[in-house]
Amino acid sequence: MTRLFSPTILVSIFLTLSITIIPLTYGNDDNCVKQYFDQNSFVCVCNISDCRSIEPATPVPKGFIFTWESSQDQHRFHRTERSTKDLPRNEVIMETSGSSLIRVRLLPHDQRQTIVGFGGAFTDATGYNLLDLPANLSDHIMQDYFSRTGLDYSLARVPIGGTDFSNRLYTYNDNQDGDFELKNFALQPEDTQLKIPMIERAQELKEGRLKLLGSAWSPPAWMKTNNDIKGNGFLKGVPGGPYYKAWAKYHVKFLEAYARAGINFWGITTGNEPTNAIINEDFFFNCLGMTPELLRDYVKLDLGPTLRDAGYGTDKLQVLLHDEVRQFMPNYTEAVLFDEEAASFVTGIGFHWYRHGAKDFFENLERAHENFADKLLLGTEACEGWQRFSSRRAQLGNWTRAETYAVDIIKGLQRYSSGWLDWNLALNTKGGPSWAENWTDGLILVDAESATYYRNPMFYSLGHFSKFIPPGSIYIGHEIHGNDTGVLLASFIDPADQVVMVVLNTNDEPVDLVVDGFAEASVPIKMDAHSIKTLVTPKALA
Ligand SMILES: *[C@@H]1O[C@H](CO)[C@@H](O)[C@H](O)[C@H]1NC(C)=O
Ligand SMILES: *[C@@H]1O[C@H](CO)[C@@H](O)[C@H](O)[C@H]1NC(C)=O
Ligand SMILES: *[C@@H]1O[C@H](CO)[C@@H](O)[C@H](O)[C@H]1NC(C)=O
Ligand SMILES: *[C@@H]1O[C@H](CO)[C@@H](O)[C@H](O)[C@H]1NC(C)=O
Ligand SMILES: *[C@@H]1O[C@H](CO)[C@@H](O)[C@H](O)[C@H]1NC(C)=O
Ligand SMILES: CC(=O)N[C@H]1CO[C@H](CO)[C@@H](O)[C@@H]1O
Repeated sequence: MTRLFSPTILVSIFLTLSITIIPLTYGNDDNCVKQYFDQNSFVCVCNISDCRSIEPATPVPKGFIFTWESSQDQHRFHRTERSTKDLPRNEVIMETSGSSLIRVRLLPHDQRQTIVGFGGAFTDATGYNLLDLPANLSDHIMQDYFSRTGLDYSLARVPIGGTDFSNRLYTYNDNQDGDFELKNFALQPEDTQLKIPMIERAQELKEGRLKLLGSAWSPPAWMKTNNDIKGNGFLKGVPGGPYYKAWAKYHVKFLEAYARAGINFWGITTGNEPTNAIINEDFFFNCLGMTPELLRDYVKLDLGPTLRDAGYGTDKLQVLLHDEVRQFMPNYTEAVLFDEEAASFVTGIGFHWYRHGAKDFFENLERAHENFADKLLLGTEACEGWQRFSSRRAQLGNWTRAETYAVDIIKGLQRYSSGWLDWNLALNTKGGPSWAENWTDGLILVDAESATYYRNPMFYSLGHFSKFIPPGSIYIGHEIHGNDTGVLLASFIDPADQVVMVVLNTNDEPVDLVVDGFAEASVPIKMDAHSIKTLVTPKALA
């Protein structure tokens, strides 16, 4: 018998060793008042007399690793520190590596996409919910998202006009049949009351560094074949004609109106979910149908030139096409971007997380990157509980949803995506308001009656990325060996030259990893069942 120890004994030696090196906790109380509803985890509650701020992610001192953990059972951004001096010697880890260990090697020279940002959307529903709370409590929500004592979001989507998460169907030029010059274009009370003040506050918290992405859901009814904001309508006429031109101009009018209010945009998309009016019968909320070929010609003949001539060329304003589920990415990206002239007006590709059925279509991100490496890839919308006939829409404390979020974010980052946008920043506990009754779940749910809001597990899950991976961070590749079922990770070098790694364990059991190439020595990491960790350390000199 040549084997001295069975794998099980080796693993238990490893576990014992890793327990001995588990650092003293910093002693933060997770900044969370826990409350349990009928779900598999808890929410953190905020009310007027008790609302805990979240510790900022400070630069990590040389020779240290900071680890932040959230888990189904226990933690929300629980921070621990360890000194790299206390890491076990490599030989010890080698000797004690059992067969169930997952061994990871980061590849700091395999540098890929640069991060643009993470964030959510300033919908009308968000505005209503913020206004429904006492002012200092809604300001706490703004800080939870946009300050360093929160998730430090760097990107936000702003609907151009109404969406399904408005209280009425509207655009900026309703009942103006034939107003091709858009002389009667006007922002609405939703802009002045529900969006602009919130965006201004967010910019103040971010010291002007918040990037804004505009997306339109539907043109005014008079521009559409079905004379309706919802339903299966297309623009009247053909690309290059007066209706397509007016729709392009509508975007310029929007950018100019917001600029007059002091709000400037980083980019726009070519329109939210162009397939809604094509693949669904009598589609039930704000939408505009656009086939891949129509989109190509609209970008080439109308949107691109109109933006350029108004001073919004691609050097000033990002233009992301698609803004639709991953399934149809090849259709739209290839129709538009294989046309050289259309492609010259486009800087990137936005995609949504929704899917019907088991297939996730992530391979379409790789395909887009292979074909169009110079175009940015960005997740532009996601929410849980969105299925129309689902009874499981808004929920308080569902940890599984924190995991579906993290899985989707990591799979995108591993395939050249530069960031990820959540949908409504704040919803009520029913998941609205939504005139279309298309209620969904949200990271923050507001109960106006009791002047309370709840941070759902998804809030922390997205925060494990947004708070620690600032814009300008660079994704680095890795190799993973061993049984990595249910374990995903993504790593980065941030602009302060720190290495940042996010690890997710979706298994019912804890798992053990050893990571090389993160710090000067191999780093053992014990992942609790159903947990997510972000580890940060200054980059060791090569
Ligand atoms: C606020 O929450 C705290 C902690 O859950 C609770 O003790 C307190 O009664 C609440 N205050 C109000 C005004 O609801
Ligand atoms: C909100 O204001 C009230 C009254 O001034 C104050 O007692 C409370 O602590 C504040 N709450 C928060 C969350 O800032
Ligand atoms: C996308 O392309 C596939 C394969 O060519 C086709 O079957 C499908 O109808 C297209 N869908 C749309 C929305 O263009
Ligand atoms: C929690 O969310 C997941 C993912 O959406 C869902 O499958 C599950 O049914 C939800 N749990 C409950 C108790 O509704
Ligand atoms: C891999 O890990 C998963 C989850 O822990 C487990 O269910 C599965 O049996 C393991 N597979 C092998 C081949 O050990
Ligand atoms: C944002 C959202 O929830 N949208 C959904 C509303 O319902 C339709 C029909 O099921 C879905 O397709 C949308 O994605």
